[in-house]
Amino acid sequence: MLPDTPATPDAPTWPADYAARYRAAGYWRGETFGEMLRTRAEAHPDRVAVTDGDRNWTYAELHDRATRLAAGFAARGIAKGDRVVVQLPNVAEFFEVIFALFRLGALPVFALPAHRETEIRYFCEFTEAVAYVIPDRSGGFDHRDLAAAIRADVPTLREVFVVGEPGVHTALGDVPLDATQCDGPAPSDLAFLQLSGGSTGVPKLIPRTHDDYLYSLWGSNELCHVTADSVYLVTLPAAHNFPLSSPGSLGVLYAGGRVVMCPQPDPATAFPLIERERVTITGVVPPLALVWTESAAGTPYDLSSLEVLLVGGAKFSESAARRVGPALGCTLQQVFGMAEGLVNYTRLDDDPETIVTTQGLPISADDEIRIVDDADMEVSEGESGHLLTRGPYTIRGYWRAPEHNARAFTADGFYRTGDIVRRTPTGHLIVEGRAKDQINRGGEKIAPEEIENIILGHPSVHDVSLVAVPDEFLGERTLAYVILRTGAEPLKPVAVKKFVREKGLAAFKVPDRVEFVTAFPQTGIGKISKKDQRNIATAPQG
Ligand code: OOB
Repeated sequence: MLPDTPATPDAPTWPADYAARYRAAGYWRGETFGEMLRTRAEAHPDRVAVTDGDRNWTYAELHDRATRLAAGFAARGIAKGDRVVVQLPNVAEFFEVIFALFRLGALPVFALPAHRETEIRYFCEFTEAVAYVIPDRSGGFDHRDLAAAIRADVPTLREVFVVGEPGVHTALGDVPLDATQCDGPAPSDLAFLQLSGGSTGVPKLIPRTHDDYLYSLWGSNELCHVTADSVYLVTLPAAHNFPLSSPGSLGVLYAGGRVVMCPQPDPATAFPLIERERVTITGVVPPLALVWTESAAGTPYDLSSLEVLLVGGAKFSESAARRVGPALGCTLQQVFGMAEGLVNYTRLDDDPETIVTTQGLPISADDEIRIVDDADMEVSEGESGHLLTRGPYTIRGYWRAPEHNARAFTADGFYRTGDIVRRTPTGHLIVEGRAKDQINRGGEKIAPEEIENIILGHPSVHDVSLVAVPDEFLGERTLAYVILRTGAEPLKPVAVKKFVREKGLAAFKVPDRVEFVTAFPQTGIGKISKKDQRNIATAPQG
């Protein structure tokens, strides 16, 4: 019998019988990301893999760069299993870095460009990262000072590599060396740690293996009709699971297609790139889909190459979904996915009503779906309930989080997604809502507890509750209800926002609104009723 997926002390993995089944079914092909890039570079060395502005890296060049960077990283002591926090904007070096790390079996920890000191410090400390990769500046922010401060405090963090001007750190361009042989990872080893949107005080880390993630790529490619002729525009931040793998940049590289980096997602940046590069497919969150749909009418740019627009990350309203095809002249594909695994797509040949009214079907016939009530009992067909899932690319547990895992997974390994869904007779899922305490701000996920803990640190604040209020554009925005300490100086909402911002957090987590109250509505058992707070926030005034 084949050896079982090795149990790592850091994260639960698939039991041996499931691993054997997924291999036997052909989902897990025994391939690694390193081999994937090598075989593609051998098969079609001169095809362009990545376009970034005027730079066009062929598959041979990307492979060569990643190999040389891997050798340089190895010479600096980065080894298999080590964690490296990668925080890069949409630049070609993103792929050079992650394929170098994949090659070594070191694990990229995928930070987002918006993350700031609080998040980055936590990622570096919690993962005991040995290195951190940043741009010099991005979006008007200089990442080098932040990196220096974190490096001074986190003892494991030995190196900071900079794309661009390094300042006190090491220029990424100085790292590559002539390649030496190294033992790469096994297909069942971890490939990287992805971030969870989270519903707790600190983000959870999602351990994905080469085997399972590669399956999600080629499985997605089949459903999104990705081939060597596909040109994928990386519109959203490259490290997010959606533009990375649904089918995303990695799916398109798997197929031998071309990936085009888009520095900003607005139509003024994206539309000329679609025309110039003859982009065939891209993925956006609902608010961007709205902006693109509206801008398409008067655009001077030729968008006719665009065949598929994937929309996901948050619920896409039916009325907005109906406008996509006519406005952009492409097929809408809804995607309901999660970094923990399960990804659902509407099929390109689904009837138009299904495409605009549902969030699709799972990738795999072996994605097990259960829709249950509060007592974990299966609801009747067509009823809505909690979505639980288990399958060949859904994790069995978060990284170094045994207590949280006991709550987030059932005893038999189903992931509790926290989403409320119902299933149509064709098996398509419709997302009806959410049971987890998470706010989905246009696809960007916010764990209220994380922000509440920060606001509680303000000396004038007695208590705080962060809730979602509906928003026409973003779907949801945040509202912080604050109770001040008796006798505390009165505060202005802007002071609370400033306090959060100065803690060094991703800007999208700063509360959109702050309201001062003297008490919170309670549930029957004396907990804060966020449901009542949301209702109060949306009730007509007066
Ligand atoms: C994607 O991944 P995450 O990990 O940022 O967020 C996952 C959560 C889901 O559990 C669900 O609550 C929400 O985001 N979500 C949707 C949705 N797509 C994701 N809610 C309603 N409708 C949708 N279409 O967001 C993600 C990962 C891969 C592909 C696409 C999205």
